[in-house]
Amino acid sequence: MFTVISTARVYPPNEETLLDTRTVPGELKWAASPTEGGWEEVSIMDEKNVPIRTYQVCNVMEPSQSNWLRTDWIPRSGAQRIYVEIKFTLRDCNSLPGVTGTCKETFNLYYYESNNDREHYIRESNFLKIDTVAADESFTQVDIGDRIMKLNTEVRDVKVTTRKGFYLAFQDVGACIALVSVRVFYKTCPLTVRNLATFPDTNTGADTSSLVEVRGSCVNQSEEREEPKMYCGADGEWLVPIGGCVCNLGYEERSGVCQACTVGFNRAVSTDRACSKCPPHSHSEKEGAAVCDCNPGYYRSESDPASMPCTQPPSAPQQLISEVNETSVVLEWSAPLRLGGRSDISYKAGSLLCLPCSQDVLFSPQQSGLRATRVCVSELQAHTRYTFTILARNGVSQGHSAGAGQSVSVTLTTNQAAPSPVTSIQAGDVTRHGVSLAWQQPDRPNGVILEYEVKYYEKDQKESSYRIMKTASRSADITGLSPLTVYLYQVRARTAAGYGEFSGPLEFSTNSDPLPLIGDAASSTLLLLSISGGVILLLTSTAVFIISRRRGKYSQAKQDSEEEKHLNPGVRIYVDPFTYEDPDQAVHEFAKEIDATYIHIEKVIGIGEFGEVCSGRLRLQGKREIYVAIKSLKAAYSNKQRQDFLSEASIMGQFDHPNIIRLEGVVTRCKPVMIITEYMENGSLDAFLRKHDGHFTVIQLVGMLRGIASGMKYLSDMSYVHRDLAARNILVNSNLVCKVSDFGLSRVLQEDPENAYTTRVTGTYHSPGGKIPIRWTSPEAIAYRKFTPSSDTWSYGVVMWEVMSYGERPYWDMSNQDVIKAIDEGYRLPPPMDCPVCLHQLMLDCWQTERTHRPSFTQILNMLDKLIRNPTTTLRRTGGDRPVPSLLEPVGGPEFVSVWSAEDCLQAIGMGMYRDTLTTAGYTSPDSLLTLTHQDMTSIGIITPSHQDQILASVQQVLLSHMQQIQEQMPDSMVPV
Ligand code: ACK
Repeated sequence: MFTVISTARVYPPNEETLLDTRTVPGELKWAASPTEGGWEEVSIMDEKNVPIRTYQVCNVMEPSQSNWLRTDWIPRSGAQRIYVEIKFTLRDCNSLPGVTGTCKETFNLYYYESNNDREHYIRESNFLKIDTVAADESFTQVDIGDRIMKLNTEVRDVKVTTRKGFYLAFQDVGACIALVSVRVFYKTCPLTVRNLATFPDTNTGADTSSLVEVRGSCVNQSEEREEPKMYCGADGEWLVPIGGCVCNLGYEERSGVCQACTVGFNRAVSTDRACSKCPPHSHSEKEGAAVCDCNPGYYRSESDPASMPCTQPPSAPQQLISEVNETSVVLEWSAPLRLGGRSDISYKAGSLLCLPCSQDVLFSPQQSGLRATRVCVSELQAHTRYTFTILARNGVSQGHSAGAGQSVSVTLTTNQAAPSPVTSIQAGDVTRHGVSLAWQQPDRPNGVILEYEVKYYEKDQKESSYRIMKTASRSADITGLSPLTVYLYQVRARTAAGYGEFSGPLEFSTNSDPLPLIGDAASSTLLLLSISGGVILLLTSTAVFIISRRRGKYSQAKQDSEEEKHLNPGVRIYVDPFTYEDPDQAVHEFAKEIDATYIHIEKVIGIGEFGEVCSGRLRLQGKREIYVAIKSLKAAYSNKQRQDFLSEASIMGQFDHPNIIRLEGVVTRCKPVMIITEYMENGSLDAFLRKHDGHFTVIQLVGMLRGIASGMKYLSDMSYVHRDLAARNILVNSNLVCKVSDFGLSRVLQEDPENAYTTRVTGTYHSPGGKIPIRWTSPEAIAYRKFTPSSDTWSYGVVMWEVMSYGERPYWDMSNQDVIKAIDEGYRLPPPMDCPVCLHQLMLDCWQTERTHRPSFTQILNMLDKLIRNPTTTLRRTGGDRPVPSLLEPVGGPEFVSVWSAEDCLQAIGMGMYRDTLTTAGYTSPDSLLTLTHQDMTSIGIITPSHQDQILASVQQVLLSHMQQIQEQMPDSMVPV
């Protein structure tokens, strides 16, 4: 018997024992070979008196020992490497006498892998050697019997991976050994929790260096943050933990496990380690709350973190104000009183009750999600009532809106705005020099349309030079066009808010006809050609009648000019060039820029306000050369002078009338700056009359006055007030047509030989700005610069007096002060010599102190027309000293029509074949032929275009030459004196 010291059975936690001889109850009964004389099983008692089994052998005296001892089958239980711990005692050969050569101090350890747990016999050669085991230096002392022995402990390990189990074998080769215990075990990495992941008990790998990768699983109420992994090392240690788990929301980590948050707490964010108290205005009623619920009346938006306090929608915006700018509105407001505990306030601009709100309405910067307390709404309909609503919203408004409580409204009406483009233009009557256009109101007038502007230009010239005509009606008669030329026409409308866009161009060609269209100037020519009464006057009045039929102008004798403005198509409204920010823009809007190389200056004809006035020739590309007057701007000019100088062109360029001086264009792009107008061969009217004192008939003089009145009516219809109407500002051409000129706004004349203008007058007539032509100016214009069409009427009365007196200076050599005084006292100029009473009466009417009592130019024109039509009765009585001229005696008169019939006329022009056609259609008199139009002829069956043109052109020509023949046949008494 021997006692084993320290045999307590406490295994390290990472070792799983497969066999421990000490714990095996009863005998081991391992297979020994040889069965006799080799290994022997010997039971002994350990220190706790527990029996243990040992195997002993001690054949030290005999040579060639090979004693085998084989264990029973040991299941490997998944182990891949097993450890064999052998505790043994070994006799020192030296301590044994007479054993030299045969005594050994080692034994061999073998193993054999097998699935068979009951192998009877295993060939020794089938065992694989694990190691030769020798006694170690380290040992414990053991009492064996009466001897104290050293107890060696040796551990060997081997890979066992091929079978379900194995056998171990001990080979004694001649030693004296006692196997006190054999323990077979394998190593595991024991179950562990690391980073909230559980790693199971894991067998180590097959090799000493192998690491077994193990995936952990998250502990209860946790989830993977990153795949939890560890490696099980060969010695049963866990190595290199990677990843791990985090507690589910509502739970927090305590002592390596996830535990629920208590009531009133939550854990809503996985990055938070611990549970935290519910944020303001929220609560949790159960343990394990991830999110605290909002208290009633409080909300959380989808994007609100659960850690944020619960909040409320905002109250309504405050102090909404609107500023309307045409069709745009700027809405501004203040932030709501209560923001609901949030900072993400935004506003939505809506158009509640806004029936006309179309999709075209633009909100800037946007309609909803407005951060600033301002929005601009544009593209609204003009002159329309809108109600706008501003709604305050924040992150919790959705679905929790308190409705009207969060919005504020304003109702407003938009202003007038520029109209939308005119879309439909149609051409009506087309003649050689003109076309009548008509169009519809724009789809969106955006207010009251004040006027239309017709822009037209020759197609070939594109827009490089165009002309503008303005009209208050939806039609316009364009005149002064070149025959057989293709023009493009565009129309745009204007409201108080400005111009709309031009329409697309309408293309139309004028007709061909060798004769110019008879206009007012032509009618004046006719007047001047007609030296005596009835016959010619009838023709003249016929011509006037034709004009009124064709143009629709001057037809309503007693109409007020204001009325006419709306009734008469083609009436344009004057635009003050000084309303343009850039005066050059105005010039180029109304005046054509002429290349200076097209102008040939011939001689200086006078000195104007800004420099020399020359005559010369102008040849525009593709046009006939014409005579022109050239006003130039003197070399050293100020900017202001240039503007003033060119303002005349800007004004003149807006007019298109036979009795208004026609602007050909301007030269502004090189020096000298020039204004080019038509050339008026006879210069200014006052000088012309003085030069031809007494040379004209009353009818001729009235014809001149009629032309001036016609021009003035045109100007007043356009709302243009001339302010300086005087015979010196009327120009006369070779046909004795009078045309109104001098549209310069500046009246500063340096050297006025006749002292027509004054800046300072005494008493109440002091004029604060500019010089006033006192003798021609109405009292109210002198006194307080009240310039109106009626003040022009006053001046016209003075011009009448100048004309009838052949250029006499009004009020002769009276001083300006005396003139003012005399007028104030009711004195008026007497009738000039030979002036018919009715004309002087007309002058007196023009000089009515009360300006509203003065006749309009329409009335003046009608009156003059009446005088011309009935000269015998109206112009007979004179107020002057001269006897009534015999030329006023009637000659022939009504017989004119009968002596020369429509038939004669048609024969004369070679169109006799249409006699019956025309007579049947009611064209029986020559004057009725004058009213024919292309359309008329087409409608009655004269469809050949060349015949239509022939009739239109030649009827007038033939009638004119017939009239001249009559004139030549007149007695001497009918010739002007
Ligand atoms: O009386 P007049 O010959 O006619 O002298 C003046 C001078 O220039 C200074 O104004 C004459 N004048 C002005 N414009 C024209 C024109 N378009 N045609 C002919 N002469 C003109 C004016």
